[in-house]
Amino acid sequence: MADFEGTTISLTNPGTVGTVASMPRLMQGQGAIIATGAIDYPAEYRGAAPDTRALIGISKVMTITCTYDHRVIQGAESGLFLAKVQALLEGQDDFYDAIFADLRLPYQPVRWEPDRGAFLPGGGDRGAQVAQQAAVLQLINAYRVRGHLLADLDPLGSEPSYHPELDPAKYGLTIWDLDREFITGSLGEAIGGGSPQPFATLRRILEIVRQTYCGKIGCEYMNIQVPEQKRWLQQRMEPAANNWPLDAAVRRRILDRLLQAEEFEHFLHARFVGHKRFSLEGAESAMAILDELMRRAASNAVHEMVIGMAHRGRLNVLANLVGKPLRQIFSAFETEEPLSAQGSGDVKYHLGASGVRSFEDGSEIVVSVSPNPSHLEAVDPVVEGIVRPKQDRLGDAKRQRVIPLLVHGDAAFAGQGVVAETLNLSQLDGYSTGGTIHLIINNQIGFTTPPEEARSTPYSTDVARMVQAPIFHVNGDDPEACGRAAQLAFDYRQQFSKDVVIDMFCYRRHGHNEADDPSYTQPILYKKIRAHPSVAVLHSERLLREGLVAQADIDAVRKRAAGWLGQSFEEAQKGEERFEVQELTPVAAEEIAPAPNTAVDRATLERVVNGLTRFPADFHVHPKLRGFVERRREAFAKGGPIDWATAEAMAFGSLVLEGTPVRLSGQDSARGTFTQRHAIFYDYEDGHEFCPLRHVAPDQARFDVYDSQLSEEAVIGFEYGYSIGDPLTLTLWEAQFGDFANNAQGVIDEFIAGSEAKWGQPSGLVLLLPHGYEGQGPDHSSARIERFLQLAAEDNLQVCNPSTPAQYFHLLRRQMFGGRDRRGMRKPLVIFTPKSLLRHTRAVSRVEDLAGGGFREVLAETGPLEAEHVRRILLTSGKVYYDLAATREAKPASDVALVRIEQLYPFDHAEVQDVLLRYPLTAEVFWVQEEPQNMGAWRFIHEQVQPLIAQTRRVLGYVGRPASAATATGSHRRHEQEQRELVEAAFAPTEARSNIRVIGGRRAR
Ligand SMILES: Cc1ncc(C[n+]2csc(CCOP(=O)(O)OP(=O)(O)O)c2C)c(N)n1
Ligand SMILES: [Mg+2]
Repeated sequence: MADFEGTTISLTNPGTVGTVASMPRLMQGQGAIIATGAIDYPAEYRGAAPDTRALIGISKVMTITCTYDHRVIQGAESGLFLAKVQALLEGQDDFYDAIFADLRLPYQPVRWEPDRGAFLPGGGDRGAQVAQQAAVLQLINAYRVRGHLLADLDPLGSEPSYHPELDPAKYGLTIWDLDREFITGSLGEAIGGGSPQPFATLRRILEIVRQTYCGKIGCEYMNIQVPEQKRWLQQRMEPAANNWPLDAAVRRRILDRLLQAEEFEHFLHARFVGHKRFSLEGAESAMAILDELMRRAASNAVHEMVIGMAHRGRLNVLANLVGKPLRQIFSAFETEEPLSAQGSGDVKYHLGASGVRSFEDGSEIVVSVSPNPSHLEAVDPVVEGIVRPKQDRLGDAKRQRVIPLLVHGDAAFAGQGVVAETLNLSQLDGYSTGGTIHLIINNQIGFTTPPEEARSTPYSTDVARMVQAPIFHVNGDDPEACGRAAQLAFDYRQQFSKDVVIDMFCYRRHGHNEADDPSYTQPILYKKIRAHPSVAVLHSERLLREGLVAQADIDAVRKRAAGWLGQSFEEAQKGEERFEVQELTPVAAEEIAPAPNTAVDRATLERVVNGLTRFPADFHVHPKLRGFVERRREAFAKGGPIDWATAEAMAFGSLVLEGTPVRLSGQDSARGTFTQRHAIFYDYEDGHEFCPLRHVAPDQARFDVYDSQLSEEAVIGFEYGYSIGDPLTLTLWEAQFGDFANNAQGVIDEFIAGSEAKWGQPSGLVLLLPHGYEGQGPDHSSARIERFLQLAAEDNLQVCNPSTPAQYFHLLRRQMFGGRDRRGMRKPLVIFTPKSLLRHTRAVSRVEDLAGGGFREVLAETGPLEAEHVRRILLTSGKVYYDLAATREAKPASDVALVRIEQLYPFDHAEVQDVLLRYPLTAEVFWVQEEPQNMGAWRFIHEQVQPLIAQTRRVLGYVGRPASAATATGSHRRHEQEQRELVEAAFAPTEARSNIRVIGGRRAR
C-alpha cells in the first residue's frame, strides 16, 4: 500500500463533449488518469450511410486512455488494466450476464463475436443471406409462440427464465446484425398501421416482439388454427406492444377500484376477526379486470353478465361490483344463521345476487352472480345453461348480449374435470353461449398445495388450449396491464364468439381463509408476501410519481369507502337482513300430489300425430323407418296401442302446440339409445335432417333435441342451469343408462336436490334415467333409485317410476301444468325410464288414456279380482310389475293384488292407505323389487308403508334379491334365473318362507 500513498487515480470523460481520444496530463499527486472518449463511429465511416455501415459491420467505438506516472504504475500494469476493461466490455467473466441477472432481465446479453454475416455489395453468400433472413422470421414466430415464457408475470418476482428458442444467438444472429434490416413479414403488417412496414432492423424487431410478448402480459394464442383470429390478435397487440395508453380517467378509476377493494377487505378483517371470508387481498386487480369487463360490456349494449365464481373475493365482488347491499353481507357475518325465509340457507360466500350497474356514460348492465356449492367449478356448466336461454329470450342470435363470466382459482381450474367438460361444450350447437370469459385468480397456490403438486402442466390454464382459447397471462401487480388484458379478452369474445382466458398472476396475502396459517407449509413464501406492498399501495405510488393523482385524492377515496362500510355496518347491526329470493317461487309441497288435468283432446292429439308422421315431399325416409312412422299413424287411428316412444312424442308435441317449448339433451338422445325415439330423421339419400316435432304447426313453440357430448356432469349442470334460466321450457336431461348419472353426483346432490332449500332457487329439470334389470350386467341395469330416495326430503324432488306410456305422458305434461296456477311443478323430476318395456306388448296404452285422466301416483289393481278374496297384496314399481302380472295370469293366482307405486316421492300415503283398505285387513303385504335389498326403493318403502299397516298388526314383507355390492350379476343366465325365482317367491305360500323373501337361498342379515 505504501506505493500508492499520496496518489490518486482519476477518471475523466471528455467523451461527453465529443472528444474522441484525449491524453490528460498528470497533476501533482495524481498516479493515473483514465479518460474515456466519445462513443461514435470511426471518423472515416461517419459519413457512410447507416445501411452501408450495418452491411459491412461497422460499429461505434470508444477510446480509453490511461496516462500514468511511471513512479506509481508500470506501463505493463496500465496496459493490463486497459485490456481488462476491453475484455469486460466484450462480455468476458460474465460481465453482462451478472448485470442482466441483477436487473432481472429475462434475455441473454448479446455476445461479442466476429461478424459472420457481412455481405458486401456485389458479392457475398446468397445462401447465408437467405438463411439469416429466415432466422429473423423464425425468431419473430418464436416470440409470438413462446414469448410468454419470458414475460414478467409474477408479482413476487420469480427467477427470470431463459428459452433457447427466444435467443437470437441460437439462430446465428450476432451483435453485428442488430442494425441490419430484415423483412418483417406479418409483423410488419401488424405494426404498419394500415400500410405494411416491410423492413425493420433486428434491433427494432426484437424491441417490438419483446415488449409485446415479454412484458406484463404474456399471450398464448399461436395454437389457434384460424389465421384470421391470430391476425386479429397480432394487430391488436403488436402495434402498441401490448401497452397502449389508457386515459387518465381510466387510470384513476383503476386505482379507485383497488383502493375500494382493499378497504373492503381491511374493514371485514378488522370487524369480523377470524371469520372466513376468503379475502381477495393480493388479487385486488381482479376488481379492475371485472370492472373493465362490465363497463366495456355495458357500452357495447350487453344486457347482462352472468358470473359464476368460487369463494375467493366473492364478497368483494358482490359488494363492490354487483351492488349487493352491504347490510345483507354484514348481517350474514353477524348471525351466521340461515338467511332465507324457508329452507336451509347457505354460508355467505355461496350466495348469489343480482344487480344493475349503471355507468357515467349512461350505459347499464345487469350483473348476476349465481349461487354455488363449495364444490369448485361445479357452477361452470350451470352458468352456461342459465345464459343460453337468456340469450334466446332476447332474440340474441349472435349471443353477444348476455355473457357468461367464470372466475376460477388456479388449482381448481387445472384440477377439476368439469372445467374441461364445460370448455368442450363451448362450441357445440346445442350448448354454445357465444364464448365465455374466464378469469383465473392465479394466486399460485391451492389450499396449501403449490402449483408443482397441483398440475402436470406449465400453466394452470393449459386445459383451455384445447378449445384454442387465447390465454392472456398478466401480472396482477400491474392493474393497468390487467385492464388491457380485459379489453382484449372482451373484444376477442365479441368478435369471434369463442372462449377467452385471463390468467392473472398474483398471490394470496393471508392463509386459505382467515383462520388458516399458511406459514406451516410455505414459510419462506409467506415471509416474502408479508414484506410485499399491496397492489393498491404500489399503484398509488406509481400514479403519485407520475403526478396523475395527489395524496389527498387517494385519502379521499379510502375515506369514502371506509365511511360507506362503516355506515352499512351500523345499519346491519339494527336488523337482520334476509336474503331475497329472486326466482319464481316454487310450488308448495301440498300441490304436488293432486293430479292436474293433463289430458289432451283427441283433435289436438291428431294434429300431433299428423305432425309426427308428415315429411316434406322430397324427404327420403330410411326404408327401415317407414314402418315406424306408419305404425304410429295406424295405431292412433285404431285407438292404440300407443307405445312409450309414441306417448313421449305425443307429450312433447302437445306441449309445443300449446306453446310450451321442449328441450331434450343427452347422449344420442335424438335417435334414442334404444333406437326408440327417432326425434330426428336423416334423409336416406343425402343425410339432411328433419325433425317432425318442429313442424307440428307453424305457430308452435320450439322443440330442441340435442345429442350431447359424452359427459354427464357438465351436461346435467348445463341443463339444470337452463331450467333455472328458462322455467317455461320443459327441460330434460337423459342418461344413456341411468347409472351414468352418478358421474354427475355432485350436481345432483348440490344443485338438483338442494338448490331450493339452500338458495331459494327452484328448478323444474327432468332427468330421464333408463332403469331395469334385464341381464345386462352390473352396469346398464340400475339408475340407483335408492340414491334419489335418500336425497328426497322436504318435497325437494319428484321421484317417479311410471309403468305405462300414458303415465309417462301425463307425468311429462304435469311437469309443465302442475301446481295450482298450472304454471308447472318447478321441482326437479326424476323419471326412471324403461328399456325392454319400450317394446313390451303389454306396456302400452290407448289413445283414450292420453285423452283423459292424468298421472296417478299409485296404480291400483287393474285386473278383475274379487277384493274380498285377496290374501296377498304385492306392492311394486316399474318393470317387474309386468313379470308379476304375467306369472299371476299363468298360475293363475286370483287372490294376489298388484299395486304399483308410480311416484315414489313425494309418497302418497293417503292413496296407498286407500288402496290397501280395499282388501281384507288380513291380507299380507309385500314389497317386490328387482334391485338388491340394499338398493332400489325397499328401505324407503318400508319406512313409508310399515306405519300404514302396523295398526292391523301386519309387517311389510320383502321379496327381492339379497343385498349386494354390485348392482346386478354379470351373467345373463343367472339374471334370468334370479328373475324367475324372484317372481316365484312373490307368489310362494306364506308357510314356506318368512316375510323376508330373499331369493337365491340367502337370507338378509
Ligand atoms: C370439489 C372441491 N374439492 C375440494 C374443495 C376444498 N377446497 C376449497 S378451496 C380449495 C383450494 C382452491 O385453490 P384455488 O382453486 O387455487 O383457489 P384459491 O383458494 O387459491 O383462490 C380447496 C382444495 C372444494 N371446495 N371443492
Ligand atoms: Mg389458488
